Amino acid sequence: MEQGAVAGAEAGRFAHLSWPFFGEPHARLAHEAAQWASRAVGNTPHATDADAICRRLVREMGAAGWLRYAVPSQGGDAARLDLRSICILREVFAFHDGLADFAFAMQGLGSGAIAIAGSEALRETYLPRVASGESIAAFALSETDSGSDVAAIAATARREGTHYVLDGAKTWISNGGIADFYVIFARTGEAPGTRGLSAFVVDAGAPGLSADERIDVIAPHPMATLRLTGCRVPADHLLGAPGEGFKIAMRTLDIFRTSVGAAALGFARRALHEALQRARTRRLFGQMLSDLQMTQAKLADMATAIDAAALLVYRAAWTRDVAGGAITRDAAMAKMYATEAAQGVVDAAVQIFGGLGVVRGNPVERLYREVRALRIYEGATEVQKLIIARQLLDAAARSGEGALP
Ligand code: COS
Repeated sequence: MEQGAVAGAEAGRFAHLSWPFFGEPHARLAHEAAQWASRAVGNTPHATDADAICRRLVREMGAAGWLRYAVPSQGGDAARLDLRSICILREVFAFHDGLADFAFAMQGLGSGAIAIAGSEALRETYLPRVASGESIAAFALSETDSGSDVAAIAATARREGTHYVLDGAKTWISNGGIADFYVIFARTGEAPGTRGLSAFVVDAGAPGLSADERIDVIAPHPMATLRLTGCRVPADHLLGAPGEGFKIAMRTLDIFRTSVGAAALGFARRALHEALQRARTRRLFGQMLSDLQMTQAKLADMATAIDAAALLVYRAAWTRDVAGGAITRDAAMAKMYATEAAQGVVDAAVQIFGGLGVVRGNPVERLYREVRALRIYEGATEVQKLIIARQLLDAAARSGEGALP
C-alpha cells in the first residue's frame, strides 16, 4: 500500500486518543509521529540488513526527538517517563514497520535500568547519548537456562579491587552486536536465587566481552549471544546496590512490558487496516468479500479485540503516569492480552488475504512474522499469567477473601 494511503488511514485509528486516559499533547504526538513515520520509515518486508537499518533508524529517531520519550535524558529520572507517550509511539512505529518499533523500544529498555538505578555519573554519561541516538543500548538478562526463570541466572560477577569480573553467557540479546553498551545481569551471590543478582553497565568494547554469535530470527533484527570471559567492569558501573539486580530488572520490565502491548496494538491495527482494504476490493461469488457474513464476523472480532487491548494497555500506562503506584499486575494483563489478541488479529488478516497473505513482501505476511515474538519476549504469556494469579491470591489471602461471612 502507498505510504500516503497509510497516512490517510491514520486519522481514523487515533479515535481512542479522545478517551479520558489522554491529554491534548498525546493526540498531537500521535499525529506528528505518524506523519514522520510515513515519510521516514520504510516497510522492510524481510530486512536483509537489519543492523544497518536499525543503526540508521536510531540516529534518525534521535535527531527527530522521538527517543527522548523513551529515555529520560536530563537528570535521568525514570519517574519522569510518560508511559502513555511511549505506548503511543510504539503503536505508531509498529503500524509502519516492526524494525522502527524495535529501534525505538530497545533504546528505552536498554537504558531503563540506568535511569531507574544508575548513579548520577552513569546517568549523565550514558542517557543523553542514548536519547540523541548517538549510542545504542541493550538489555542482557536471559541465558540459555534462564529465560522465564530469572532466579536461575548462572553468569557470575566477582569483585576484584576496583573492578568486577564477569564470566558466563547471555543470550537472545536484542541489539547484540550493534549496541554500544549492555546492561548485564549477573550473579554476585549475596543470597540464593533472585536476591543474589546485580546489574552492570558494560561497554561493548570491554575486554572479555564478545557479541559475535548472531541469532537469525523470523522477523530479522539485531540479536546475539554475549560471551563474558574474565570481562572486567569498573565497580562504579554497578547499578544500585549488590543483590538488587532482580528488582531493577523487574522495575524496568514493568514499564516496558506495557509498551510491548502497545507494539502489538500497532501490528493489530495495521492488520485490520489491510484486511478492510482487501475485503472491500476483493470480488468472489459474485459479490465483495466484505459482503460475506463470515468476513464481517472476523472484522468485528478483530476490532473488538483491538479496543479491549487498547483499554488494558492505556489503563496500565495511565495508572503509572497519573494515579501512581505499582502497575505490575496491570502491565502483565496488558502485555498478555494485547500480544495474544494481536496474534489472532494478524492471523485473521492473513486468512482474509488468502494465498496472498503468505507471499513474502505482503504487509500481512510481514506482520505474521513480526507479531509472534511478542508473546515470548519480556516475559512470556505464561509468566504474565503467573504474575497476575499470584497478585490475586496474595490479595485474597490478605483480605481473607474466600472465607464465608
Ligand atoms: N518490581 C519490584 N520488585 C519486584 C517485582 C517488580 N515488578 N516483582 C518481584 N519483585 C520482588 C519481589 O517483591 C521479591 O522481593 P523480596 O525478595 O524482597 O521478597 C523479589 O523481587 C522476588 O520476587 P518473586 O519471588 O516473585 O520472584 P520469582 O523468582 O518467583 O520470579 C517471575 C517471578 C517468574 C515473575 C520472574 O522471574 C519473571 O518475571 N520472569 C520473566 C523474566 C523475563 O521477562 N524474561 C525475559 C527477559 S527480557 S527479553
